[in-house]
Amino acid sequence: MIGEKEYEKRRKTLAKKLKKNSVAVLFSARNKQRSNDTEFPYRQNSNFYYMCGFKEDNAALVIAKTNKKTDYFMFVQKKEPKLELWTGKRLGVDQAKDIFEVDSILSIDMFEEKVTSLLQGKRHLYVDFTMEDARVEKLRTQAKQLESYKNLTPLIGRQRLVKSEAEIQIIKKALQITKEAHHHAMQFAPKLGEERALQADIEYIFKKRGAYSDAYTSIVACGNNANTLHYIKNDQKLVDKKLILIDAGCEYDYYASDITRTIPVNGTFTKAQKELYEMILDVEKKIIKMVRPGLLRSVLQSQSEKLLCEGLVGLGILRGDVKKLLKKKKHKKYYPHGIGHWMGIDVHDESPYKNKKGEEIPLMAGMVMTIEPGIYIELNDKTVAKRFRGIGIRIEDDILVTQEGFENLSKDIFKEVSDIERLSQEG
Ligand SMILES: [Mn+2]
Repeated sequence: MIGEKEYEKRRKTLAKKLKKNSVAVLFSARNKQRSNDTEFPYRQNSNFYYMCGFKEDNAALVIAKTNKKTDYFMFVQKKEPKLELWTGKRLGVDQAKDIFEVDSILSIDMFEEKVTSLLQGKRHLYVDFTMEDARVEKLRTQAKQLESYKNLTPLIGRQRLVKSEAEIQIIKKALQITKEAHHHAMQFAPKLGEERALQADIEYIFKKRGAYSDAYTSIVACGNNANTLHYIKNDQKLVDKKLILIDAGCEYDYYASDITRTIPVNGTFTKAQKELYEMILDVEKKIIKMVRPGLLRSVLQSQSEKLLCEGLVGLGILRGDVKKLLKKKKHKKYYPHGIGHWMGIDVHDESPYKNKKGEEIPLMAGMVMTIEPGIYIELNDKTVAKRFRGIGIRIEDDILVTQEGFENLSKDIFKEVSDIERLSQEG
């Protein structure tokens, strides 16, 4: 649970970064049409949520800063019982006053009038550029009379880089649920028969245990399907003696978890699968151990490339001198992606990797990132021994950077071959 005091602090931190004589506007997300008159489930805009924790649509947060002071405004929907009958209860202006520590709370109907008056005599307008929206377009037109029209996204993104204790607790809760789902998959995959049935079981546990949903579309990829990195069709049969790559994590109270495990359909790794799996697992553990404040993410990237390249040579999948292979980027064919990304309210948290000068931002205590090395060998890759073809493996954990080094937030989710095989036999 994140308290109003913390949200208030976040708004104040943001306000300090704004130029004097400016107005900053953040909107709630819009409902999105699915088709005809049905909508996708509503999810609040991440930056708006980060700044106030409000989950309703048709709302806005405004910060107005002069030379002397800063004022905070929340705009929410009025109570309208006739409409609420259809779309659900609204907090309303009066009740919002009991919750939000801002200077004034107004009906969203007042938004345009109020912002127009706040912009009088101001020089800068900040808006979240990631929102493509008629409301943003309108503000952009209004900003033409001002000195500058600026993007709020990077300012909030930098704030979101370092998580508070309360945020870390929520991520841990999300991971407890995700652990249960992955362990269930390990136990029952052989009985389920199809990728989609396994996906349904995983997401059933997410929801049953109180998660809002998946944090991203689950990948349940059997055999060669795992070699399509963003395989989300999940419509094939589970085939005996193949592996299943499961990249699935729940979103709990607006925070993501992001976990990949690769498990055998029938509960036992073949010799080739095990050789490749243990090589990648060993690299994953080594990279996690490197995590500490001050380290650059690019160092984790280059070290993961070096270790995986050595591992591929060790297994005869690549041949030649490791240094030369790395230089020619031969390993990229099998390890084409990054070692990991920031994670938080978004699974790929919208925070910068570089500072304003274009320099890489070093790891800091409180950051949460994934570590996810993987190797993908296409079924038709004739340059590789047959026994390795059609195997795609990724192992992914969620890591908190701490003062001392790191805490693997997902360390309780099984990844040792012996644990996975044992759990499967219990199914
Ligand atoms: Mn990931």
